[in-house]
Amino acid sequence: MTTQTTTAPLDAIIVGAGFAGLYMLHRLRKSGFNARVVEAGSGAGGTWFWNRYPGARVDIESMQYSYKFSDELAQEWNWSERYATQPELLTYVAHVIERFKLADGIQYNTRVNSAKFNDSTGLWDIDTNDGQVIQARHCIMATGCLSSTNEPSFPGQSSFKGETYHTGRWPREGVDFTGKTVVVIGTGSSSIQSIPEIAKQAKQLYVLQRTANYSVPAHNQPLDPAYVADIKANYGDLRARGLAQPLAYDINLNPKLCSELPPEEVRAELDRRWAWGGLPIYGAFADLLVDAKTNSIVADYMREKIRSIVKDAKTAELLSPKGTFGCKRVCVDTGYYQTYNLPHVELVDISQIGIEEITATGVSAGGRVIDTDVIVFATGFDAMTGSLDRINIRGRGDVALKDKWAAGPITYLGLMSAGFPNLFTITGPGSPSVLTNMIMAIEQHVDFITDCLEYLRANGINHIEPRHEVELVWGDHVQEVANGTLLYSCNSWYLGANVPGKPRVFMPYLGYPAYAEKCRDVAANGYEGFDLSAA
Ligand code: NA7
Repeated sequence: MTTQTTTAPLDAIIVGAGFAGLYMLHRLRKSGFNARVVEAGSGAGGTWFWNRYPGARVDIESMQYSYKFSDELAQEWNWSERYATQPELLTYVAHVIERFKLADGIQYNTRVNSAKFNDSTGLWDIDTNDGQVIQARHCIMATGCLSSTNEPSFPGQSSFKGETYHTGRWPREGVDFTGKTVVVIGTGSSSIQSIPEIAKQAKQLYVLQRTANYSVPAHNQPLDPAYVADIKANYGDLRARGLAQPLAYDINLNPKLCSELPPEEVRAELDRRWAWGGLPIYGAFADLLVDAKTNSIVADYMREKIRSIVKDAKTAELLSPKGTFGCKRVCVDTGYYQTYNLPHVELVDISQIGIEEITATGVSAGGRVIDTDVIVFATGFDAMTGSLDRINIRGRGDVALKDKWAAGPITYLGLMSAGFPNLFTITGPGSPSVLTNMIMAIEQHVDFITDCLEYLRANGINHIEPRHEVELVWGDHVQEVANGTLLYSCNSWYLGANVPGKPRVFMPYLGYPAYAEKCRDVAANGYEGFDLSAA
């Protein structure tokens, strides 16, 4: 394929048209920068574009999981349900594109193969699948934290004659399971959301579970207009409450320690949270993620709930997680546990004997041979670094980011990495990202980057990059914060433990408010910790 270099270099190229890329484009254009988004998909929405599996919906309440940067947008938009479905999220994305006139700045069906810093021009050369080389002063990765699928390969997999799907790459036209036998591999959030829906169609459904996960009911429902009006009248208050909490999500954080409370109050608090539903369960007690005893009280409560829902005692026992509550991201479901009471749904324990083989007609796993028409891989993502690793990113001296990060990602604030001038990662590893209401973390990063680019322009600075010693200290701090909690005690994707061979490093930063304050200080002190140069 012939390559074609764009004539005038852009001020910024933005890779990805999800929530991050769209807001980044909007901010940069408003500030007079010449920016463009390139997107591999044929449409916008990022993770919501690809995760079209049945039952896909956001697990943070939509009144909070939506942009806050424009009050007009927030006031005019009406979510129909407490937790928006994937299609409604895409409708919202389309509305945002139209409202802020972003369409002409987005180039779809364009996958970035490589992004290379050119030492002689000081620009980034972005190589795409259609043979273009786009030059830009700044390269902004808005590639998402959960967009590179984890697709383990099992012996014999290619011999399977039936249909296979990955929840994170679901076909646009949907899948009809009617009358079919279906095997679902995995019991994370994607599986927990899709299983009740797949069960409605499938003739027989087998769920292959390696590790049980905690799940809290969503209690999803249509949004009451009075409730919405009440929030909209004081939207700023809700946003401010959210931003003051560790997850940048108002979960009504209880400041009390579990150990301070009498048992009946502990129980009442958990009952209230279970009845409310969703992730606010994390806010039940201030010490939930730091005190093992508190954590085991909550875990016991969850197991009791599972037993009360699932009729078959053996299945209930298998569905009961053994590990730390909240160590892996807690799931939010609609009728997940109830689905196992259906006669055509069976949980298969593969914790001892895993998936030995996939044959032409089915799966050998857990000591069983299961014939099936369809296999659904709900095996998750190569989180946080996967989407960056897929691009050949090279900094000064042709050093590959992947090589620099071989023992784990090294960043300053999850925003930049030394040796890669003018390369920004929105919600990159080392920032709160996946441990927040993502849209709040995205907005905070986009605002930081825009302010930074304005500062560079105003001061005649062409390049910015963090100092290596500063990013090492930050990396240690990220680990130290996580180490002070129970989040290190399981094999979560936060630690990269779900992908064989990935270094065990805690990637997100826990604690949005302290992080945002740190970023404010860094900017206020002339981008302290960064080298700025006119060269
Ligand atoms: P997750 O949460 O990473 O779940 C993936 C599931 O797939 C999990 O149950 C895994 O078991 C299972 N898995 C992965 N590899 C294998 C192999 N090789 N054999 C058997 N089972 C396997 O991904 P999701 O897509 O559900 O959710 C990701 C996030 O999206 C979620 O946290 C929300 O933030 C939204 P394991 O637990 O590793 O034993």
